[in-house]
Amino acid sequence: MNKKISIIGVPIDYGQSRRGVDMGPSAIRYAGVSDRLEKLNYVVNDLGDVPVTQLEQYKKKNTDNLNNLEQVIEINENVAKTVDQEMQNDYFPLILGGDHSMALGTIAGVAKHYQSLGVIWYDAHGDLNTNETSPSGNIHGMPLAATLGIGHDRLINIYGYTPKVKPENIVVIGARDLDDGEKELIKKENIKVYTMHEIDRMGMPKVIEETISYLKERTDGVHLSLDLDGLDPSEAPGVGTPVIGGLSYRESRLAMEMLYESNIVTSAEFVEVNPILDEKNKTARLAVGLIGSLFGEKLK
Ligand code: 5AB
Ligand code: MN
Ligand code: MN
Ligand code: MN
Repeated sequence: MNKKISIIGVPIDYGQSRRGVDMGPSAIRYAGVSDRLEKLNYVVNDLGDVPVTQLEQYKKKNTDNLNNLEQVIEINENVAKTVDQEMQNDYFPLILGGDHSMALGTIAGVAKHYQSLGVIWYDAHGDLNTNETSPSGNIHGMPLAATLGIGHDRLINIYGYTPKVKPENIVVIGARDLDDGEKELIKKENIKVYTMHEIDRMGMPKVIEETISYLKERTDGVHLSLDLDGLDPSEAPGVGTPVIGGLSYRESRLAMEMLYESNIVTSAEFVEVNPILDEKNKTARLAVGLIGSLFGEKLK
């Protein structure tokens, strides 16, 4: 694994409707992410946060069923540029969020660097809505569709190109709350999805083994996009859209450890941490635990 890591915070909350997720990057830093990585002998360069204007009164509910479209676009253009730059400098981008609309920018910045980028989407949700299928108009439910080139022009064209990722290069893990339009898209594009049903039947080790060999065959880099709501809210309460019946911290750590051993992950983001909804920063601490495992922390 790349021994140089750039930490990039994205304090965005325009992609959803609950306050507090903009403080996610601070919460994860407070939980000790840099120390944890430095202990593992990484060179850690914390760039601070991508600039985000927090003018709550200017939140604009709706343009074409896309809430706060202009703010989401502007911030993500910056995210893409920063991520791209860090990759050019040969740093592993570790991006902290922030609501999941930021994946529009992270993947835009990352995908340029690969012929065939793979994406692991670890989430209770598919984030495969478009403004036409979304029940909420919240852009954090749309980034994965947009990276495929599906959805509103403005969203798919962030950083000036589309599509960013091929449907067969995506693996969704942990899904248990998919909207009808997302289910249709999954069928139509034949996207690989391990719902909780498959994970319960197969067990996490098999799911991750399959994911690794599937992605190794067809990709030259893998972006991990981990939404903390993939975990069960009893363990990770600090998220804006909790869904019961989720993954445990233990199986998630195991997943990260196996990904570390496979050496396939080339960029990662940990998103949707909302310290206002949390209990004593527990969810941020879980995020840091998962980051430790992803970067090779050993239990003995
Ligand atoms: B998250 C929902 N599908 O589109 C929608 O947290 C929820 O980034 C989206 O995964 C959740 O509004 C987005 C109902
Ligand atoms: Mn989610
Ligand atoms: Mn998500
Ligand atoms: Mn959420």
